[in-house]
Amino acid sequence: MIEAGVIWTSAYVGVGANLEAPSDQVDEAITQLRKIDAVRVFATSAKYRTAPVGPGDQPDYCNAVVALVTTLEAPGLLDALQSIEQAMGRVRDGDRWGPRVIDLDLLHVPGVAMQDDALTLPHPRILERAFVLIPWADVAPQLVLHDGRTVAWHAASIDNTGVSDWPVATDGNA
Ligand code: A4P
Ligand code: MG
Repeated sequence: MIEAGVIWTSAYVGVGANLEAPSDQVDEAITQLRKIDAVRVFATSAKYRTAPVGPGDQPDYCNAVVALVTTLEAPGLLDALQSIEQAMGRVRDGDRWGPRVIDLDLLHVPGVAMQDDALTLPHPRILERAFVLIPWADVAPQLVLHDGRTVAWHAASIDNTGVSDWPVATDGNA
């Protein structure tokens, strides 16, 4: 139940995985997000198969974007995302942009711009990444970003090479 007097703000989270049944990992991360008392997930994108950005010798990713409202401030929400990553067995081995069982990025919190050691908002690479913009346009096409353009505009303008629908499950495993 959403109580009167408590302030809920929207936020957008990018979900990515490319190890150990990536589509299942994305589903599990969204399930875990729904379990947080201070979070209400209100929309989830389709899942997409995306070619890896960064080191090329790694599997394709499954990517999705979640729209939510939360009573947490941005740093608290990032802590919650990192707790889910840890609980799901994410190992940070220092290999930037390397393969991972789950990655939860805080893409954007409307009205919040900040940069410190732990958190940069908006996420600095969102406008360059088809694997973020295309699923994001599923859940928030009319959202206006910091450059004054909408998510839908960016999703339609970016090179979408390497991004396709995640295959529909035929054996229960996709
Ligand atoms: N951090 C700062 N701002 C944020 C934010 N807005 N959201 C800090 C999340 N984290 C933020 O992140 C490194 C540090 O960034 C954290 O300690 C956090 O405090 P990380 O998740 O440990 O490492 P990372 O994900 O390898 O690094 P980075 O630079 O965040 O990478 P990205 O930008 O997340 O890219 N290709 C495809 N196709 N699909 C993908 O999902 N993902 C990446 C990772 C690379 N290539 C990909 C994909
Ligand atoms: Mg990350």
